[in-house]
Amino acid sequence: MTQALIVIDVQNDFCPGGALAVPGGDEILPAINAKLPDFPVRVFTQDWHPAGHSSFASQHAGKNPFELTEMPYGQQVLWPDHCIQGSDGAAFHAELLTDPADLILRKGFRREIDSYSAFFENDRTTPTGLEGYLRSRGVESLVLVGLATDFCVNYSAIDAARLGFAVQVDLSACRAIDLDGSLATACKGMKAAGVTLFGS
Ligand code: VGL
Ligand code: ZN
Repeated sequence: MTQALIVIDVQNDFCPGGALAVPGGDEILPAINAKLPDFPVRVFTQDWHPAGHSSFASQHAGKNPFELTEMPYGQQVLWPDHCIQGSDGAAFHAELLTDPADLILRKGFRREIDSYSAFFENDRTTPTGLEGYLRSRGVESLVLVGLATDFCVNYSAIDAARLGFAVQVDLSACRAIDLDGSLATACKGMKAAGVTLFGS
């Protein structure tokens, strides 16, 4: 069974000092780098927003980062401006070994819709193309690592399980934002979707 390592959003803005820093986000670099040689297929994702993206609180009058708003596709957390296309914040962390990547997939590039998942945008129906890529490479099983456990890793894991991949999340190589218990909710949801969590 061909297994892929999916490295989610290990970018400067999600690491300490970044615009949407995940606590301990840079601590996972050695574990991710060490895992790369073990996988025949390696995919890295990048959160990749245009300036003025609709998930930014700055685009919503009277709203602050980490508040909720209603979008046409449902509820959306509003974020500080982050991962703007081509910016240093959107670049991979300098210590991440990116040369072994087979595919670098960018998501969240449409102004009007966010994309936490590496498989579908936040309407849960617009595909990114990753499913087709993995299937045509014969991949049936995935290990997910990266940032943030409770948002992009969580959404990607649940979508992958829904698509029929065997999915594991290595929590030792993930870190969470954890807004109002979102980490516990995410772990519960991933388990309910049939995702195997290990490394906690
Ligand atoms: C992410 C919030 C906003 C993530 C991306 O990578 O988990 N979180 N954009
Ligand atoms: Zn984002």
